[in-house]
Amino acid sequence: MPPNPGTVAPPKTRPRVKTERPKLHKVILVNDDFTPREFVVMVLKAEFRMSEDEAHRVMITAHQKGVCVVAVFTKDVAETKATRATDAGKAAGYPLLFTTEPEE
Ligand code: TYC
Repeated sequence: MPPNPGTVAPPKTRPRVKTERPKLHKVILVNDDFTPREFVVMVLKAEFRMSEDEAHRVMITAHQKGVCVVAVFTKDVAETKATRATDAGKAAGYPLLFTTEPEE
């Protein structure tokens, strides 16, 4: 006779529910010596929906420190936004660069 006739033993381990979120990716603005400040601000506002003040702060941080994290997104969104923002500079003849990297 089994220990509990007619019953099913509970599983010894709980099923591991996979709840890991996809890793977020940073969009990083890289400074250069040629792109006008106002142009950088305009791109930040257009592509990242920033206010004038926010965009100005991010631009100045990149200008002074070399780089600034703009925002974090899922990988696809980060890459699309970085490409679109970089292309906006390219289309206007500027070397403006946005890169992406995974968050730790
Ligand atoms: N350094 C540029 C200038 O002095 C402005 C600038 C800021 C360019 C940030 C790119 O990511 C950048 N005109």
